[in-house]
Parts: sequence; structure tokens; C-alpha cells
Amino acid sequence: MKRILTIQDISCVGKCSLTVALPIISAAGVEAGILPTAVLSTHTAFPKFTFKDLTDEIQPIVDTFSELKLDFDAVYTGYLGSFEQLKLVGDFIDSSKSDMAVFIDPVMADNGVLYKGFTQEFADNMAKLCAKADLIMPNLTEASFMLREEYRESYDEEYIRSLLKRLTGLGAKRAALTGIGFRPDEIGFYMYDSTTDTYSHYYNEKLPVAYHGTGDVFASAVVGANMRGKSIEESLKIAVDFTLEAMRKTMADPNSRFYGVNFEEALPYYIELLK
Ligand code: PXL
Repeated sequence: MKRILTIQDISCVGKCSLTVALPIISAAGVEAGILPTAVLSTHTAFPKFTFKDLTDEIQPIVDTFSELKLDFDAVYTGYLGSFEQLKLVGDFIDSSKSDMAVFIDPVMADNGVLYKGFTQEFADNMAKLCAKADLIMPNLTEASFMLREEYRESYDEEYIRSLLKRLTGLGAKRAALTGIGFRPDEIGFYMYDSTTDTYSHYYNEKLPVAYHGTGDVFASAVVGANMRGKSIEESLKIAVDFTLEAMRKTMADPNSRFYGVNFEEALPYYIELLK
């Protein structure tokens, strides 16, 4: 069984970051170790939340892993809360075994705006961390901030390809832009693999809704699928289909909550996709 380490916050209620990554990666049949970067009552899209930074715990935890000779087949990072955390995570990657796969979801923005607490300078530093990745999975807003490019709502394929080349130019081997579509009824991913100089893309139905946490559902599904032996391209495709199914389940639930998707009800479908 593969073992990964996922580094992101734990929002006690809100269905994002670790409360999404753990169940999805476990459902894939992959062991998920965690390194919590902060504890929040709820994610930052709630009108109120507590935030306890855990930066001070990162190095002692990493040192203990090292002393215990615990290593990981992959590391997957999501929401990171400070400049120091970016540095500590970078150091952890540098000191890990060279064949550890590195997945970075540079969580910090959506719909043209940064989440609460993030700045352009943070995006610049996140771009530096992304240089160490085998795969980065930004949405268009995050990519725009990391490249210091103005966010565009409408785009063509040539523009997406140029952004992807520039993203891998930062150092990552592969970059997959999420939430991409060229028609109003489609949404999916567009990836550039600099190791083979090839592009790939896949879209499915775009629903007339947006839910919080879909990026975390997507990235977790990619990591789980890849660790189960699917290629990166196939893993991204599985994540598109699974995220759509989670959104469909949410839409169909008259009691769905405002803050996240019903990914739990789509887990059997994810497991089916992994067969
Ligand atoms: O879903 C991304 C995410 C993760 N963690 C926290 C967040 C957000 C998005 O707002 O606030 C704490």
C-alpha cells in the first residue's frame, strides 16, 4: 500500500482541505499521513472562524518522521497559511527521498480574487514552491497571480497553452489548469507535461452552480488515483468525473449545506472509476 503525506489546514467544519483529503485518499486505498498547518473552526468563507497557526509544529514533526525513518511515496500540499510554512514545506521536499512524487495545489484564490489573508507576495513565494512539483494544479486565478498576469474570464486555447508553458517554466514538471472550458456547457482540466512536451485535456458537463471545496475534492482525487497506479492524465480525468458527480449529489440534496459538496455520496463512484 502506498503512503502519502498531505500538508494543509484542518477546518473542523466546512468540508475542505484535510477533512476532504483524508476520506478521499483513504477511499482510494492509499494511506494518508497528515501534517496540519493550522486548525480553524470553519473555513475562511464562513462569516466567522478561529485560526490557530501550527507553523511551530512543522519542523519538530518532520524531524521526528526523519528520526523514525518514515518516508512517503508522495507529498500533497494544499492550503498553506504563511511564508514560513512555504519555506518549511520546501525544505521538507528537498530533504525527502528523490523519488517522492510532489503534488502542489497552490490554494489561495478563485474567481479573480485572493482568499482572505493572502497577498501577491504570497503568490510569488507559492510560485517558488511550485518549482519543486511533479504536478501543480492551480485554477486560472491562482495561475494568474503566480505569473503576475491579469486574470481573464474569457480565453482561448492558445492563451491557456501559453500560461501552462509559463507555469512549467517556473520549474514544475507538469501543470494542470483546473476549471477550464471553451464552451459554456463544459468544464475540466488542461495540462502541459514538460517532460514529454505534450498537452492533454478533458471536459465534462458544467453545472450552473459553484460550491466551495471542489478544488480540494479534485486535487485529492488526483493524488489518490495516481497513487493507485493511474497515469497523471487518467487521474486528472477521474478527478473531473468524480468532482462532477459530487456536485450532482449536492444539487440533488434538498438539505445540502451551503459550505461544501456532498463528495461523501460520490465516493462509491470514485472507487468504481479506480477499478
Ligand atoms: O478550499 C480551500 C480552502 C482550504 N482551507 C481553508 C480555506 C479554503 C478556502 O477558502 O479557507 C482554511
